[in-house]
Amino acid sequence: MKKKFLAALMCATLTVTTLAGCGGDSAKDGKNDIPTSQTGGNENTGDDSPENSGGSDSGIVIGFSQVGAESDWRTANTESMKSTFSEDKGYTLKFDDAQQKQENQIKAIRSFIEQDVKYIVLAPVTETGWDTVLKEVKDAGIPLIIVDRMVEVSDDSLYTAWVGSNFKLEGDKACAWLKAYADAQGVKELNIVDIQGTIGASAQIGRSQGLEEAVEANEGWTLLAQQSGEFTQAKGQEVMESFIKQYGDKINVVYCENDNEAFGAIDALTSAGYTVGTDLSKGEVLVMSFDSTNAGMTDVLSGKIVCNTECNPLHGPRVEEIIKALEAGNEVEKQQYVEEEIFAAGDEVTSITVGDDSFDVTTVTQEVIDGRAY
Ligand code: GZL
Repeated sequence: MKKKFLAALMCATLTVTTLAGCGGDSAKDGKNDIPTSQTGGNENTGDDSPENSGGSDSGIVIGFSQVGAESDWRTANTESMKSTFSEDKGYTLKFDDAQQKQENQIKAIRSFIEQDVKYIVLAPVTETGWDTVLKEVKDAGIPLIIVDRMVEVSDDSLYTAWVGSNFKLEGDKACAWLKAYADAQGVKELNIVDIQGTIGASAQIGRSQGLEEAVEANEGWTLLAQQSGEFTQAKGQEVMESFIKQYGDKINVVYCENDNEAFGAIDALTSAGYTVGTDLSKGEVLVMSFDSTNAGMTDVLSGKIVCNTECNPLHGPRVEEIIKALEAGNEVEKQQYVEEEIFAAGDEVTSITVGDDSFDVTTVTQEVIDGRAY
């Protein structure tokens, strides 16, 4: 059940806490300005222990196993965690970038146990394969907070709390928007390709499922192909180039499961001479995306991305709320979902309905972009 009040409260806290802490260049231009240690070789010390955000351990020591640095979303998520759990706020953050490999996350978690950290935060790359190492964490008596994607475990006492997004709802919202938009344009036949995220990641599972169910439910919709773009721009471009070779101008909708895949898909389509835009009736190709990062929203403003469903990465303050509650000896919610918006290039669709819930659709302007915390 969604904890609306709590999520709203956290979002409010979040806005105050992280406005100063946002930033970070877009992976779109290949830069990523968050220094990271990577399992299997710390940039600074050469050993494979996770990096400290500062000198010796002081205050509350937290081990954070991060998926990687694959996307703008991930950069914003890392920045949120690092700016929240800083030394001047009484924390030592031991950060590890697993380069999108589960074995590196397992290694980092075991290193955190050896270092006897007070809390472990895990952003799991995929949902399965965690039972053994999470049992080691539980046996060590270290509270574990799961952030962003979900873990599928035989016993949910293996983690203390989870905070993240409802990815199936994100997919449902995006497809409800697409249905309303296509109807508004009088277009019934949609031939869709799906550039999926990392296979087995909750975000991929939910967003893909949302699309698959919508294709099933809507006459005239065809899902031509699905392939993982691994949430990266380079792989997204490669997959789009392959889809163009196979389906060419049959494609009129590209469903990208994150912004960086969308950037790659747009490059591939444009290079192949296709018009990426917002008007199906003129034969333009619609590119849809998820995350609503700054670079993604800029592409919505220019009409390159027609609809962007938010996935809020600013989990630092939400995790801090959980840790503060645990420090105070209070109970914490087992699962907390984050409230998220949906954005579009135009105003043809101003609201959508998913099940019993309706959601406003925000038309992107520069002012909307400037007012966002990431
Ligand atoms: C979603 C997150 C996904 C983003 C991608 O919560 O796990 O991983 O959508 C990121 O951009 O790589």
